[in-house]
Formats: sequence, structure tokens, C-alpha cells
Amino acid sequence: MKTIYSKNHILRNSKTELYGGELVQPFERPERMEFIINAIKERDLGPIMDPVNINTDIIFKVHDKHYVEFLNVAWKEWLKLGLGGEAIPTVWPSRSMPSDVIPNFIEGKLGYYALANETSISEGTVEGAYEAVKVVLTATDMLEKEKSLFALCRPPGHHASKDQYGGYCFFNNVAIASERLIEKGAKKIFILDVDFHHGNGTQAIFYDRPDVYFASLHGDPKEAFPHFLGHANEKGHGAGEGFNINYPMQPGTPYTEWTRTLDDAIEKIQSYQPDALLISLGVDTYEKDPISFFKLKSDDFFDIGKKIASCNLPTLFVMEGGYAIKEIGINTVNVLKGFEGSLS
Ligand code: Q9C
Ligand code: ZN
Repeated sequence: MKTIYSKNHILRNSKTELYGGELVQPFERPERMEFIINAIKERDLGPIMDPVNINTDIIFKVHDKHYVEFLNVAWKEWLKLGLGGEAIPTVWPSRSMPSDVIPNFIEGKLGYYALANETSISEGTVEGAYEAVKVVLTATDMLEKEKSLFALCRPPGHHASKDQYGGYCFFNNVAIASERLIEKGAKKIFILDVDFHHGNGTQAIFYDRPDVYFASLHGDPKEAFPHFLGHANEKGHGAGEGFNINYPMQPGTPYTEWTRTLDDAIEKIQSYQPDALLISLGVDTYEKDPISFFKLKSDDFFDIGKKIASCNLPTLFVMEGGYAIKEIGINTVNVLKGFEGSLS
């Protein structure tokens, strides 16, 4: 399998994450990619290719213009305040002040456009986010020739909605890939999200549409980020009703139980008969992940890949989360090798 990857992901290199009441080094850090790239090379998954120089305007099919404009200028506007740190929101429109008036001042704008505040904006952040879009678009455009591809995106994308960032995500890479495939003639896309966290952004973007089916296996939002979306009763709206399915699971869930929900999701894929299958591939379901609570073991990831392959569809893997950095390469490549029918 070919991997599309940009070294320029490094442009996204913030120094802070608000975690446990402290500013810590972000879990979503550049080093993650080194471990994945090393595993791909060591185990000969296939060639690693740069993204092509590609027009990214299709972002506007997914994201509001004013949101993209905000991301483009946020760091510059924050810098002008002359404060020491990175840009972190402190106030939100909320239940008791549910405003949709967009503030002028950067502190207000951060709150308006952020869905969480662990994700600091820093120098190079938006440039890094555009690199991930170039990676996913390059891979998507190759999917006609190749049966399967790995878009090694960083930063991740599945928490980003049409007009909000957070959960380490800015542009929704997998949603942008879906729009590209539809632009090229696909009638039906299935997005299977196996990241530990619910793909709230992807769900929201396609919630009222029947042409993009979204299924997510994740930690129950009553117990896990993003906390406010991802419940089992969210099944789509209007024309999209019946084209969204959530599988929330409890702390401590082992692979034996997790994989039964995967089997159910795979039945949905088979009866939907999409033109392409997009996988939001997070490996934060791993037992040693520092911010998650499922109990998957490294060998289980082979089986995930094998089951995904049984759908026999053009398949694009899009990297999302995974924070057990030492094992992130092993676990990610296990999925891709399992997909290719290999057990090493
Ligand atoms: N106590 C992705 O995996 N904070 N994003 C969790 C845990 C946010 C994860 C805090 C996690 C975001 C792409
Ligand atoms: Zn995640």
C-alpha cells in the first residue's frame, strides 16, 4: 500500500495543551509521525510519497468561509496582543448566552470557533493543517488507480466541524476527501471511524445527507471526549435519517466486545454498497493509550484491517489519533498489513 505523507506536518508544533489544569506538552505532537514512518519503512508497507502541489479550495465545500478566514489570521491577531503564550480560548457562547454574533476581538473569536480548549493555536498551525489537506487530497485523487491508500495526515481532522476546531483538529480531512470523491462522480461514500473518540465533526458535517454514511465506534461520550455528541440515538436528520450510526462503548472495553460492534458496522457497509470506504484511522483504542480507555492489544489491529478488507471496496485510510507514541507505528501498520492479508 502506498502512503502519502508530508514532512511539513512539523509546521503544526504547538508547545502547550491545557490538560489536568496545567499546560503540558501536547499529546498530539510531531514525533507521532516519526514512529509511523519508521514502522512503514521497517516492515516494507510500500512507497512513501509526497503530496502533489494541489489546490485546496475544496475545503470550502466542508468548512464555512468565515471559519477558514479565522484560522488563516488567528495566530497573527493573537500575536498583536503581545502576550507571552499560545492562543487558547477562555470564554464561549454557552447555554445561558447562546449568541451567534461573531466577536471582532481575537479572544472572543477563539471562543466562537473553538469547541474545546486543549488545542492551542501557535505559529505555523494553519500552515500545518493545510498540509494534511494536501495529503488527503493527493491520496484521494490516486484512489481511482490504487485499490487502497494511506493518507498519513497530521494534524488529525475528525473533530473539526464546518466552523469549529478542537480535539487537535482544524480541517476535517476525511470529510474533504468525501467531497472530492463526490465531485469526481461517486454517488455514495461510507466513513467508518475507528478512532477512540467520536468523530463529532464528521457526523455533524454529513448529518442531514444520505450520500455520506457515517459510522463511529468510540468511548461513550458520557465518559469521554467530546462529551456532547456521539450517543446511540443520533441516527441522522431529514434526508440523512438512517445514515448515521454510533456505537458508544464503556471504559475497559476489550477487543472481543469492540469487534462485535465492528462486525455490525461492516454489515451496514455491505448493505449500503458505497462507491468507496473511508476509514478515520485512530489507534488510540490501544490499551496503553494515555488519554483513552479501551483495551485493544497490538495484535488486534491486524484483525481490524482484515475485517475492513472483507468489504472489498476502494479504501482510503486517513490518520486520526493515537498517543501511545512508542507503539503508534506498530499498531497503525498492523491495521494496514492486516488489510493486505499479512500477519506480520
Ligand atoms: N482526559 C483525536 O484523537 N482531550 N483527538 C482529551 C482526556 C482531547 C483527541 C482529554 C482529546 C482529543 C484526534
Ligand atoms: Zn482520538
